Amino acid sequence: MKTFHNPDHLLHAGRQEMFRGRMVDCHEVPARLDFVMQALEQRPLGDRLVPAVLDADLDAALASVHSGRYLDFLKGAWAEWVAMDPFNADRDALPSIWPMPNRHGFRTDVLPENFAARLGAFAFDSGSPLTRGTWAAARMGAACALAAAQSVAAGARSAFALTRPPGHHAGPDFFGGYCFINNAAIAAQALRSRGFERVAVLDIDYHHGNGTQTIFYERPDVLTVSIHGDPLTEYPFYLGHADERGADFGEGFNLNLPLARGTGFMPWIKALDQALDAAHTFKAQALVVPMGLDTFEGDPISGFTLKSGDYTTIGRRLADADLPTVFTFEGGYAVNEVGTNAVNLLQGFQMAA
Ligand code: SP5
Ligand code: ZN
Repeated sequence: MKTFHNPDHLLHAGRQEMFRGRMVDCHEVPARLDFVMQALEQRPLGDRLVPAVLDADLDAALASVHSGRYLDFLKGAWAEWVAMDPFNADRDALPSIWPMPNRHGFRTDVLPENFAARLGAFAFDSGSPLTRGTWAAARMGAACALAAAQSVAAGARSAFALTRPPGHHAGPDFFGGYCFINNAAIAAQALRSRGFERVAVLDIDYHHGNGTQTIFYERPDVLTVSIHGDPLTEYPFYLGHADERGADFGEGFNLNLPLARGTGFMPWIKALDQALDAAHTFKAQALVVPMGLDTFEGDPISGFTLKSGDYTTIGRRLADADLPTVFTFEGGYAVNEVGTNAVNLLQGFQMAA
């Protein structure tokens, strides 16, 4: 399979994230992607390419899953941040006030001029630093997802969008969870636009794919499935329960499979089989796999206990679904092992496909 990697990912390197009243070093660091590249050099799966997509196609792909208001905000965010205070050039932007539209009657139809305040209208946590290069990196990441989908639409069995920042927590008009642009949603929508009538997204990151779920929640043409730590105790906490089944025309086309913190491989792979059954029943014509490796036993912020060898089995099992498949790189914060685990999964897939 071809890997589309993001030469601009380094431009996004947050310093610190807010965690329980303290600033702690970012978990989502550039070295994560470098380790995957290294593992791919040792165990090549196919060509490693920088995405070549037309600007107009990329803009259309971005606009197909995110609002214009949000994209304009992201594009101009850094300039506005620095305009507030020249010293901000050496600080990352993090929100510290949110409109809470659901419960507090705060308005989001009129946005404040104050940029630091407006930041909160487009974010759901204070753990996702927005930096000078965030927009450039996220935009090129979306190009990786689009190029991977184009490759599969042109007949490839599979393709890998190796990019950071990750994407699956980003929604139609918000960022959070280290994610700004939803790469998996862009891939799914690109496949839809290129003749695949039903696309299944099977999210195997430790954290619920809230952004992807929200983007497709009212739609019957994209089935969203997520296997993740139970939101009762795990991030992102406010979405990802089993009773979220989709709404309106999308009712029945979202499946959440939350598992308790501490879950090991046997119950996890049973959930994967359930997810693949759902994709089969849905008659999916293509698969998008937001591939988080934070289910690993050594992950510093997560709570499942999968081992490196388990990822090979997961890859094989995904190949058994016998569908054109796009993988997007999501979480995984055991930096030294993330390359091995990612390539184990992809190699397991490729050998069985
Ligand atoms: C893509 C993805 O995996 N996003 C996950 C975002 C999780 N953000 C909250 C992390 C909480 C950090 N906990 C720090 C524990 C320090 N010991
Ligand atoms: Zn995650």
